[in-house]
Amino acid sequence: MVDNTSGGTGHKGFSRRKFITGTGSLLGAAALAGRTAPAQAAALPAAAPIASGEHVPVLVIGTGYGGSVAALRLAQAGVDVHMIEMGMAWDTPGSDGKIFCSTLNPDQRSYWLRTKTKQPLNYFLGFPIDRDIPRYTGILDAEEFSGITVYQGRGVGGGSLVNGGMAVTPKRENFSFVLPSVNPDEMYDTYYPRANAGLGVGLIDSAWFESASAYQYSRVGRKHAGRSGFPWGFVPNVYDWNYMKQEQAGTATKSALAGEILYGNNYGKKSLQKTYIAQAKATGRVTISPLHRVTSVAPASGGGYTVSIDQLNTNGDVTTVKTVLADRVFFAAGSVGTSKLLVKLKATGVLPLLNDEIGKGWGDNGNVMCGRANWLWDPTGSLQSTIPCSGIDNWTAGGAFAEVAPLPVGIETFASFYLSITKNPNRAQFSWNAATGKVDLNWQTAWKQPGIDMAKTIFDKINAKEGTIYRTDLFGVYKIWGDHLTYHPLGGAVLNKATDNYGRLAGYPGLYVIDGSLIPGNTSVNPFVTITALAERNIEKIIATDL
Ligand code: FAE
Repeated sequence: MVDNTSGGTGHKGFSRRKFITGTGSLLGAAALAGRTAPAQAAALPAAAPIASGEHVPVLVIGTGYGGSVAALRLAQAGVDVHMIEMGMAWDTPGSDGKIFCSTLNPDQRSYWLRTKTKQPLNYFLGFPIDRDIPRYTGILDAEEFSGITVYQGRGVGGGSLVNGGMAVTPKRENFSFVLPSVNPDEMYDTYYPRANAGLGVGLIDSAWFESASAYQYSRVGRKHAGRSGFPWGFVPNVYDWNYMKQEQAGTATKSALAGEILYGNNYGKKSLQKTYIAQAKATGRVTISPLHRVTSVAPASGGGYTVSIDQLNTNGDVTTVKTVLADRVFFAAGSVGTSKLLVKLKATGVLPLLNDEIGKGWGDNGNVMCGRANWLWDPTGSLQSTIPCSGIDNWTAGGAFAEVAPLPVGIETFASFYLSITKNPNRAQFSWNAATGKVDLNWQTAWKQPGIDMAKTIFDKINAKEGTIYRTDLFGVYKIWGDHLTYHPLGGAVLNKATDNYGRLAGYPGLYVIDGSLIPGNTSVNPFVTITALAERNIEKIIATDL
């Protein structure tokens, strides 16, 4: 059984320097690989972008999980769909022959309209590692609110372009906490299996895992979890595991083993571009307009909705303003994107009948990060796959589920790194700020403390058992916890509150929400399988009853 007693600080008088000796001298050489000239991502092909004045049966805002499920299923039901995506298409190689740049060498393709990177892990050995980049419509948005930075994917495929691919179905016993208004039987019998199949979810070959040098960090994670009595297990992923084996064997171009993840993955990861979106396009009924951003959705006098859209260039400038008519509109702009649009449209009187739940119930999925410094005889490997494959489950006893995450800096760090998902109960609210003309989020950094305390139920104990300490050099100068960010924004248009129990927006027939904003702040594990499964459930009902 899991012992939930906290094991104290675990410092035991050991010098911090002992744990990191050997990495410092290599710092400049490898971990912070030198800046090279940014690759020029080629201009986008004109993929039949939507024209001003066009009339479409269904318009989907956003091309992440919710939007892709909606588009595919509607198209299969014979409905023509136009998807509007503010980010780029990500289908054209840059001058280096690759579509995406690597984590170790971010160039203009890395960040959404920034002149300096904003890396989630922004220090190494206590030194800041962010670097200047040309401003460009890059793939990862680090969107800053007053108390939290929310990381999101930008481009056709949404978060699937940048995420770790961890495809986790919550334990059934936790489901009533995740989505209290949804019948678990239909989810676990029908929609979770459908989502897993559609996403191409698979498990690592456990025999191969034992010998793969790129997963030494996971095996060290297993050893430490086991010695402290915590359940450790494999976690499914959408990465092509056969391709991963070839990368490790040196018979295929390295991708996960070449530091590709946060700014896109060039080969093995099955992002939505390769799964739902590919299928949707193959129906011939789905069109996508990249570099188009929806700014307004208003009831049209003759029925349907007038949708205002800004076309962007790769500097982020608006080049054309378009207006189209849509019979139905699906908000699939992600938790932040959908919430921002709906809060603005309600507050500015464009959609005044939206109810008072709009903007509420937002959570960070309890995300906190930390590193542990291991002994020199316990290396985690200089070659680390960017694709995590395992986790430590202390949800029931301590409220934390921790991914054993890579630190793929290309050198031995003697560090174990973790992204914890915790049962942090704090929820924030989006609101319209008329003075700035922007939507604010009232999350406070101090609200991460319950999540930190939950993560400590795992790592204080492991540190005590192993005689190790937390790394203090990864998020600032002597700072242990990565408590400034989330990868997993959820909520803001919560199911059965801001919408009915299938995502129909109150007050406006033909307007739907179908993304992570429906989920009230926490999924107990990584969220995209639940977002996909819920979208599968809701679109089936909507097609059956509304169309
Ligand atoms: P999302 O995928 O964010 O798609 C929304 C789309 O709408 C985006 O493409 C936007 O660019 C677009 N958009 C927004 N506003 C507009 C607008 N006004 N007009 C037009 N387009 C717009 O939404 N989850 C996991 O389950 N496993 C993981 O391993 C994992 N790792 C992650 C790692 C990172 C670095 C990040 C950032 C996220 C990670 N996630 C992971 C979270 C996951 O990607 C996220 O929950 C889903 O992508 C959310 O899906 P949605 O459909 O809600």
